[in-house]
Amino acid sequence: MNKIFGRCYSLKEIKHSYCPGCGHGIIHRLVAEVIDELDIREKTIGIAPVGCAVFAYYYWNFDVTEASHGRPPAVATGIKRCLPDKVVFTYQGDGDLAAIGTAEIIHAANRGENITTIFVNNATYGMTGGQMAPTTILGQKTATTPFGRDAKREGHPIRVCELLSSLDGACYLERVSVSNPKNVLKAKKAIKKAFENQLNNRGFSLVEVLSQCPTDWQMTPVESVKWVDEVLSKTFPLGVVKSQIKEHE
Ligand SMILES: Cc1ncc(C[n+]2csc(CCOP(=O)(O)OP(=O)(O)O)c2C)c(N)n1
Ligand code: SF4
Repeated sequence: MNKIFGRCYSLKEIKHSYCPGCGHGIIHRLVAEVIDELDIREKTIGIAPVGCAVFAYYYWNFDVTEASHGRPPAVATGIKRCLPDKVVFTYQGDGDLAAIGTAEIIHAANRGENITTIFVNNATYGMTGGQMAPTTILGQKTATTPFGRDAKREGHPIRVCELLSSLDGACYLERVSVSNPKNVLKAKKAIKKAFENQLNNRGFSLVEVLSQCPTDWQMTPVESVKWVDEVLSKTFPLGVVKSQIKEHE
């Protein structure tokens, strides 16, 4: 009998702390599958963020270190420059990357660091109780915007891929989601491309993944995936935002 599905070697056999329906578990799995398929487990170093994914180093079965709030791109820069043969990636939420670590991600992208970033956009600060994030959409109710985000009071949502696309050092920027099986497959393809870019020394790649946070959105898991498709992706359109990879490469 052919085995068509099994456990990923790059994931440990332990329970995750994520809530039911959370996107983080799916995205961890996609990263692990890509690392298995590219056969780079022995030379990969991940950088975990603050936020719900803070324990990513418990879940992945390869070297992972932890950086303080928003600093994964700076830590990744140091590791990659010292150990250029390693495959180095950061895994960051929107509070970590687009609020606390805005400067780090902009300058790492601008320098064209040959690293990969997996940016998990769930439009809220998940771990600390669902406060507004830079990616919270207009009108969205959160713990700190109980009447909905108002542009005049709290500013507009930040589109990270579009923001970084003006930087010459950014090679590949794509936004995907994990809201249904078709989108999960597309997300995996994008994550694989982002790792391949690093293996081919193409510079900075970031994949933004729209991810459901049913707990802080106060939705059921089913409602939360619908909300990603029907509402969140209107503010954050899916697709390649920038690609400097030539077709023949
Ligand atoms: C400088 C600083 N700001 C804020 C916090 C609190 N804090 C820790 S995790 C976190 C939320 C991170 O949210 P996000 O990156 O969106 O990840 P998620 O939990 O949604 O996966 C915050 C605000 C902190 N510890 N230090
Ligand atoms: S709070 Fe949200 S992001 Fe955090 S584990 Fe729960 S569903 Fe996932």
